[in-house]
Amino acid sequence: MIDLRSDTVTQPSPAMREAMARAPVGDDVYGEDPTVNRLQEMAASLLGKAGALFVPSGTMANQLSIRVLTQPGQEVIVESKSHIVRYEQGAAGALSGVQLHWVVGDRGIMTPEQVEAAIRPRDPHTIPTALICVENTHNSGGGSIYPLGTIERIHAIAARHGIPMHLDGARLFNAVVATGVSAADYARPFDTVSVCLSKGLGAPAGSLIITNEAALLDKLRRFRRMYGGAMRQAGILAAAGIYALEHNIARLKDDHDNAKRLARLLQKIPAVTLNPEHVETNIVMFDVISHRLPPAEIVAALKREGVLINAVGGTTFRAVTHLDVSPQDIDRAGEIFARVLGS
Ligand code: TLP
Repeated sequence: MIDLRSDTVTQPSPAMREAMARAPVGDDVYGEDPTVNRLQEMAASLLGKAGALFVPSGTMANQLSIRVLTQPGQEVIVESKSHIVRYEQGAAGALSGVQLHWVVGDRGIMTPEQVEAAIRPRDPHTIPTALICVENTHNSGGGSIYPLGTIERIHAIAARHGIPMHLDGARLFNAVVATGVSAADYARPFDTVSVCLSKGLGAPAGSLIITNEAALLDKLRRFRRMYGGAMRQAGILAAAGIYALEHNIARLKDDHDNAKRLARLLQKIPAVTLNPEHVETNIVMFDVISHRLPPAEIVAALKREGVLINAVGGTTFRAVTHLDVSPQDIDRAGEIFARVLGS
């Protein structure tokens, strides 16, 4: 089976499992897990900030960041197709009591002008804008990358209005590898940054929230406990994260090359609509319009032939490359796509 549903499906490699088995551990609620502490220090230094907190998932990293940067009854500016809007079960409303103000970006990328227009005027009638969230790379935008200049211009606007910023950097290292911009440069304008270890980096679980502010880190730690995300001998998982940061960042380029390879193969199929220039990292979004089969049946037919992908709404499908997919797998997947979608 060639599994292109997500980069979350990667299996920990034997060397990663070995690192996990050998990890010294302690009770992280007491701050005594040396491997968790080492991972947090590594992540903070990679992103050029003072501190980091290890949490179980990317969703929790986003939601804790929203929780500590807002008050109930405030508003958060966020792109309309972002993970926070689409895939977090309404957590921002349920857990932080905030309202989400959607901005419709171009492949997920908001312009500074759009963000500025979405900031509420200070007025006795309006809800205060408390936070601006950016997702880089943008998942539903097809792995699209925020230009650093756009982020910096959004930040200049946010700073003028005294509004903090959160980066959902679940796939930040994909942007780093694709552009050569450092993680620290991408992270600089943000008060909190979340990064995931269990996407393209190949760890079995875990995310980090990185911040410069000690007071925020204390609050994050308190709410992590409230949300049930404080773990004990979590060094077993953190060791996989350290291994991932040390070994699996540069190789993300292979995933980007494979995504482009897949896009070129898909583009040859008449039923497929796709712009290969939009494939910037490891996500390939494409449309299959007026096919005799509905999307769910296309997914099932591909599965019968040995390829797994996700239908993500309407006529759109998503294929994601990752470290368990080789160029040979991509070529075989290309043949299967041509056979199923050509019939
Ligand atoms: N994305 C998953 C699904 O939840 C859609 C995927 O398969 O791509 N931010 C971004 C940008 C993400 O893509 C994801 C996961 C998360 C946050 C949440 O991470 P987890 O699944 O660890 O909570």
